Amino acid sequence: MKLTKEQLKTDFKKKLMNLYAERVSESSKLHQYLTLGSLVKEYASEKWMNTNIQYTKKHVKQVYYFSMEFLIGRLLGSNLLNLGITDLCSEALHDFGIDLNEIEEVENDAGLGNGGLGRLAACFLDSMASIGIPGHGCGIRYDYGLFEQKIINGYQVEIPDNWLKHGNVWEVRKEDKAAVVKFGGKVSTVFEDNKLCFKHEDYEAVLAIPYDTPVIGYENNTVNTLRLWSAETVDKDFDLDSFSKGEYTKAVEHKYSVQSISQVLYPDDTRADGKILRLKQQYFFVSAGLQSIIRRYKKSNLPINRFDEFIAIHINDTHPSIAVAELMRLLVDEENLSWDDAFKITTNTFAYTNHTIMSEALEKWPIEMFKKLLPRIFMIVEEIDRRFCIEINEKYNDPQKVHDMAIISDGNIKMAYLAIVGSHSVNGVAKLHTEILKSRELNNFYNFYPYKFNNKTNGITHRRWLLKSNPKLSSLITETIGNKWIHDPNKLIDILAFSKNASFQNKIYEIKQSNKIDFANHVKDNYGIIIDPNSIYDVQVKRLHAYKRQLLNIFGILDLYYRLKSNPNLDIVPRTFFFGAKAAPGYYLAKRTIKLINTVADKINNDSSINGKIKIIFLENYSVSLAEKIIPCADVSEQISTTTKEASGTGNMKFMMNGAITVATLDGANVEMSEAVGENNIVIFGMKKDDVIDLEKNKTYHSIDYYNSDSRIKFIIDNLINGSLDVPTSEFADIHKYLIANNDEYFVLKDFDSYINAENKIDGLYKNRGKWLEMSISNIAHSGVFSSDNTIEQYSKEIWNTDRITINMHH
Ligand code: 26W
Repeated sequence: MKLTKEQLKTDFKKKLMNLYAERVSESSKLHQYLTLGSLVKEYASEKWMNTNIQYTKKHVKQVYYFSMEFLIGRLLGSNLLNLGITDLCSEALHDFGIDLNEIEEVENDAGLGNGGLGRLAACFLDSMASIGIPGHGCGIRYDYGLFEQKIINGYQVEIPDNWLKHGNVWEVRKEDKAAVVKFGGKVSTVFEDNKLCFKHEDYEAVLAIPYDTPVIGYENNTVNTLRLWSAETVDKDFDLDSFSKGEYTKAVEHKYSVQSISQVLYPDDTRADGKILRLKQQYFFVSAGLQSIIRRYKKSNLPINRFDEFIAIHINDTHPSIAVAELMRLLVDEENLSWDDAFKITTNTFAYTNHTIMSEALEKWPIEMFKKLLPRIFMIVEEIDRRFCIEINEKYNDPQKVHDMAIISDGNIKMAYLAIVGSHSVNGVAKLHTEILKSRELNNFYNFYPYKFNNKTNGITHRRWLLKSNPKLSSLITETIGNKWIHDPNKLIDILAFSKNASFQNKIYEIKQSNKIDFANHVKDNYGIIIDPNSIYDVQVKRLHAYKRQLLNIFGILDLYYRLKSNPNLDIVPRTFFFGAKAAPGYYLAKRTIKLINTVADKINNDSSINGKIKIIFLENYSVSLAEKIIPCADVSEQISTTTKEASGTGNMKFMMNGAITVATLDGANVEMSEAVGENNIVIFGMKKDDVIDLEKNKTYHSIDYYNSDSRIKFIIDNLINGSLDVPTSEFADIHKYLIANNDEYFVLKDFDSYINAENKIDGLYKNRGKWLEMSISNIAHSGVFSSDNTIEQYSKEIWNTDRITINMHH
């Protein structure tokens, strides 16, 4: 039955009464949100159940996306959108005097991820459901997501992200589907039933409880599942052993030690620091996830040796790669398969994606730690490694090769190598990134297993990042070319025919202005700073990292500022620079960079001599929901990483889709964006891939030469430590040292001149409104290929071998 506005109003009133015994007129926004949320979940429930029934009945191949992070953000708006009831709901609430937008703002972001990797996982879930792939997420239900960032006196302060404080309307706790995960203990071998068996004793048992969240496809009756695991003690509140001995402190401590496994997301991206709790987290969700997959599979009565025909499991970076050994354990120890049969099934089941070439990020675990925590798993890794080393030796007869490629070497277990050996597919996340993996980082493995390597360029869901976040632009596109682009984002190309059309250009301009005004109001309300909607909005929002070069951006701004000071009549379009970035709590240089941005912002925003021609806003607590606000109003997108360092980037695609012009190095997916839109519609600058590789190899870069030969650079660098930024001279001494004494690892000074030219070019282009809008429209038109629907279709065809399923209701 089709939902009507009247029905929805009746349902809403009834739900509000049942949950809170309240009438609409006396209910708070929080209760209105919680009421609407649980109603929406109810509307999805029948589709959810029905989807599961049909998947099971048809024995369709299922994909499980294993990821330590799912950065899904808010769900109310996207669920309404995908169910096709946004307008209906907005009108129904309007009748009650409630503004749907305000209700959406009540929801806490599910910030269960650090950045690109976690957000990609969320976009993939949305695309799998929307194009009809039977694909589910598997991860950890952290009690606390990525920390909330406050800026106090210019410094970052981290606050725990208590996202569950009002409960979570989207999840369903499934105690009856719990699994037991075992840590520590001893393994002995016994001879039973004519075969060698492994007996695991004295282990610590942890209960994994799944919480399921529906993943609703776009208007297609498909609802997949995101299953997140939470850790509890087997005996609920106390360790019964200690309890019965009267050792209450110990009994309670055990509870906290178990619960700590799913307590909090590690806030480090790209720095693997080998903490035992993180290894526990990884094995915890991987073991629970695999157990539940096997349990479900066995219910279908299919034989275990055909597991890989019906199940594909994706390993999102190395974090879940221990799954290779855990599936071997389950198949060999519990299902009694031979090693060879089990290994064939295992490699056919798994596929692995690499998300970074930064060497600090390569996960490795000290043997001793690993062995103690996971004794049986260690034995299995050793055996996989032993057999693999034999193969390497047979092929090369070279001990050095064996050493370089071994999974276990130099006292460590190399998780990327385990993932590669245990998978049938290894992919990078943009063409350039995959090429670098093949020719450099993973070259040995590429030579050994060339057939495993492939590229899958990242994508973003156009539903959240255009349809939902930029409703005005979406409506204009639909008015102009019809609504086919919503189901097939490649059709966005049809607006290219209007790129020179003055009336269409004008509408694009008006929409951008309207979005900019909305955001100027947001800035006024939250920061008390007045910004000019006629200025260029120039935006860099992403995690703070040396390689992403927020420093280059701030130096570019300082240079412009100094030019304005010496020539107040300099003819530039006023610019507002936005930064948003969280620094890992232990990343010193990143934190100093935040302080530098805020210091420069204070200085420039309060200098009346430049007539407000430049403003800098540091947006506190950058998150998915903030991204949805800032991206639709950006004129300029800053994608300025040191070439070769950014595996792909995905923010770059979101800005493109919303009509921003990109200032970019030819790094990651910027390369493919530039190819798609044409080099006249993007502003490229900086070193090329081979320049970077040569300088790194030959060690011929000396940042001091750039300091000495460019007076602009010298002036900026000197001013960091001479008090002219109105802070103590020691404040940025370490940034100075990093750039000069320590030789500027990411070539900020080398790319400076080229970057300044790029920024000047932006100013010139913006002055020609017609030209600018033509470029902007071209970017929107060519952005459809970067929809994650395309990416997922490629994963499905080329890696998972899964079919698209149409779900029919009432069957
Ligand atoms: C172990 C610490 C750690 C944690 C997270 C190491 C590495 C990571 C991630 C792999 C970092 C990450 O998010 N990488 C980003 O992945 C995006 C999605 O593929 C890419 O678009 C980004 O370029 C890449 O930096």
